[in-house]
Amino acid sequence: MSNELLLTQFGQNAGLVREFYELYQTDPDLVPEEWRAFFGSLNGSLQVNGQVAYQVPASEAVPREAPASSLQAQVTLLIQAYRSLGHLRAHVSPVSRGIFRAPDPSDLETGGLSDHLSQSFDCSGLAGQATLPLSEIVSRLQTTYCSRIGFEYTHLTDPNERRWLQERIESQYPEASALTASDRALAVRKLIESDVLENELHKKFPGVFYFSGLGNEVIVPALEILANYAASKGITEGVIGIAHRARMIVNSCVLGKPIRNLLPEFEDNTPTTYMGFGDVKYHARSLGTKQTPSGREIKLQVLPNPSHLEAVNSVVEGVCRAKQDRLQEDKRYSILPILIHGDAAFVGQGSVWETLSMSQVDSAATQGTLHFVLNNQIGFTTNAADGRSSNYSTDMAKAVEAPVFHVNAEDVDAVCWVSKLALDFRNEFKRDVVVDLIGYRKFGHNESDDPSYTQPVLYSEIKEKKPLSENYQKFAIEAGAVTSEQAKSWRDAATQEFKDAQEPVNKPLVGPASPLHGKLSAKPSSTKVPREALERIADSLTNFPNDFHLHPKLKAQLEKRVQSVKDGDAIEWGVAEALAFGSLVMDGVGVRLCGQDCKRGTFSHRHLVLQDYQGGQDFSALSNLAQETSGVRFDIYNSILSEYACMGFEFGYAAEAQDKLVMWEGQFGDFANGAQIIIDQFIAASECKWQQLSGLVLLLPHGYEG
Ligand SMILES: Cc1ncc(C[n+]2csc(CCOP(=O)(O)OP(=O)(O)O)c2C)c(N)n1
Repeated sequence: MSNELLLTQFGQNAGLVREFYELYQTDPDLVPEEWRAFFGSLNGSLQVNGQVAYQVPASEAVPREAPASSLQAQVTLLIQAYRSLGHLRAHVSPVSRGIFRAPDPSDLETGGLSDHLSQSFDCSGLAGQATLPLSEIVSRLQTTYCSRIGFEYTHLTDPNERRWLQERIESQYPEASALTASDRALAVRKLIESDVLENELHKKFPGVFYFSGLGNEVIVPALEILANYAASKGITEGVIGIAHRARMIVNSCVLGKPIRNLLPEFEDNTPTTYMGFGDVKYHARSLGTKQTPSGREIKLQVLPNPSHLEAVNSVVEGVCRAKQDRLQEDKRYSILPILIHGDAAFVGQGSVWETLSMSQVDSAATQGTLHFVLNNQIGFTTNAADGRSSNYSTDMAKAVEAPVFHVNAEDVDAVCWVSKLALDFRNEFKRDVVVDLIGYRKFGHNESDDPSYTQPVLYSEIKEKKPLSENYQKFAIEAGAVTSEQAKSWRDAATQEFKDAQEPVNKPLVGPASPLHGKLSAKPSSTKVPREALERIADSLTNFPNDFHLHPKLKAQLEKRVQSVKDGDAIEWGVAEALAFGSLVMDGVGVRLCGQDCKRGTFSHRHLVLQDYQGGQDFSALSNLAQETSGVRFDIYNSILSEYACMGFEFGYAAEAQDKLVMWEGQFGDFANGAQIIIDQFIAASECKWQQLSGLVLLLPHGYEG
C-alpha cells in the first residue's frame, strides 16, 4: 500500500498529520509537544497499525543548520502552513470559548528563521509578488490568514479553484475587504431593525418562542448586502431554507415581511389556525422582491419547513433545480439555493450530508449552493465536545470540495466580504461553498429557557456583551458612514412600525382558512391514447442512430416489446410504463423519474436509457421522442443511494414544476421509510400546514429481497 493510501487512515486529518510530520522532520520544535512525543515514538517513519504510513523523502527533510536553499524550503513550508492551517489560529470566535487549536506558524524562533527577517525569499506568489522580505511575508500571512476569517481551501483538488481563491484572498483580505459607506449604512439600519424587532417581541410576548437570532444577527445585513450584490451578478432568485433560529428577523428585515403580518401569527390569530390547520410561525413561507441599487430585481423566498432540522435542504434544491430546468444552460446559475443551518444540526443530521453528496450529480446539481452556518457554538444545551467528533461542524463539506470560510460574526465587514467571495466562487465554479458564521446565542435555546443551568461561565460572559447594532453603529459613525441622527431615526422608525402594527391584531378574522379552499378540483380527462400514438412510442424504443451499438442481449427483447404493442398483447410492465410516459410527453407534459438504478430499472425491466455497447453515446428513446414531438423534457436519472434527501428533492421539484409528472422510485417499497420525515412532514401534511401542493408520485415496488 502506498504512503498516501496509508495516510488516509487518518481520515480527513491526513493532510494535517502529514504537514505536522513534515514540519517535525524539518525541526521537531515546529510542532506542539504532544505531536513531538508521538512522532518521536515512531522511529523515523509515520506508522499506522505497525505499517509505515508516511516517510518524508530524504530530499525534503531540512537540516537545522540550513544552507540558503533549505531556508527557502522552510519559508515555503511556512507559507504553506499559513495557507492550509492559518484558520486554526484566526480570531473567529467573539466569545472566549476556545474551539480552535494549532501550533503558531509565526513561531520563527523555533523554526530557525528569526535571523533572516530582512532577507528576501521566493514567496509563492503571495500578494502577487515573486519575492518579499521574510518580515513582510510573515506579517502579510498573519493578517490574511489569522485575522477574523479562517479560510479553508487548500483541500480543493482543482488547482484552478485553489489559485482563484488564493489570489482573491491574498489580494483583498483584509485591506480591500471593507464595505462601502453606503453598505455600512445599510448594515447599521438592518442591525437596528433586527434588534428593535427582537426586543419588542420580547416585551410584548414574554416567553413566546420565536428563537432569537441575536448573537448571529449579522446574517441579516449579510443577506441584504449579498442580495444586492447577487442581483448585480445576474442572480434573479434566491430560494432559502432556514431553521427556527433567526427566522423572524430574516423574514421581516431581509424579505420585508410586514410586522403587521407577523404579529397575528404570534397570537395564533389567523383564519388557518382557527380551523385547526397551519403551523407555528417559525415554519412559515415568506416571499419578497427587492429592487437593488444595480437597478436589477431579485426575488427571495424562504420555503416552509417542519421542525425536523435540515429536512428542508433537499426540498430547496429540488425547487431550484425545477426552476433551473426551465432556463437555458448559461442562465441556470441565476437561481441561487441558500441553506442556513445550525452548527449542531449541520454535523448531526444525515440529510445535510445526503444533500451535499447530491450537489454535483446529474440528477440533482443546482450550480452550487451557498451555505451559511449560524454557528452559536451550542446545540440546545449541548457543547461541541459532546456534539461532534470533527474539529469544525462544517468538516464534512470539505468532502465535496466545498471551500469553508469561518468568520467572526461580530465583524460585519468581514462577513459581508466573505459572503460575496463565496457567491463569486459558486458562480465561477458551480459548486457548494460554506460560510460558517461563528457567533453566540444571546439568550437560551428558546424564549423560556435559562442557559445558565448548562453553560454558566459562557453565559456570564455573553450577558456582558453589547448588541452588535450598537457596536457597529459606533464603528460606522466613526468611519463617517452614518450620523448618530440617522441611526436614531432608523431606531425610532422601526419602533414606530412595531407600534403601528399592533393595531389590527384584535380585529375580527376574515378570509378562508386556506387560500386553496375551493380552488382545487379534479378535472376528469380522457386517458385514451390512439393506437398510432402507441405504435409511434413503441417504434421510438428501437429508433437508434446509425452509429449506435446495441447490447446483443437486448436486441430480441426490444423487438419483442415493439411487437407486443403492435399485437396489443402480452405487454410487459416496462413497455406499459414506456407507453404511459411516451404518451404524456407527446401530449406536452414533461416527465421526470429519479431513484436508485432507474435508468435500467432494478429488475432489469425498464431499459429506458441504453448504453452503447462500444462506449458511444447513451440512447434515451423517450427523451428523443419528447424533443421530436412536443419539445418538453423526458428526464430519467439514477440517483445517489439515499432515500431521505432524494425524496425531499423530488418533492421540491414537483412542488415547483406542477406542470410535469414527477416520480421518485424506491428501489424496493420498504426502503421508502428511510425518507419517513419527507413522507410525514411534507407529502402528507404540506397542504394542511403551508398550503403547499406537490404532485409527487412515489413508485414503490414491493419486495423484501433488496
Ligand atoms: C430532527 C430534529 N431533532 C431534534 C430537534 C429538537 N431540536 C430543536 S433545535 C435543537 C438544537 C439545534 O442546535 P443547532 O443546530 O446548533 O441550532 P441552534 O438552535 O443552536 O441555532 C434541537 C435538538 C429537531 N427540531 N429536529
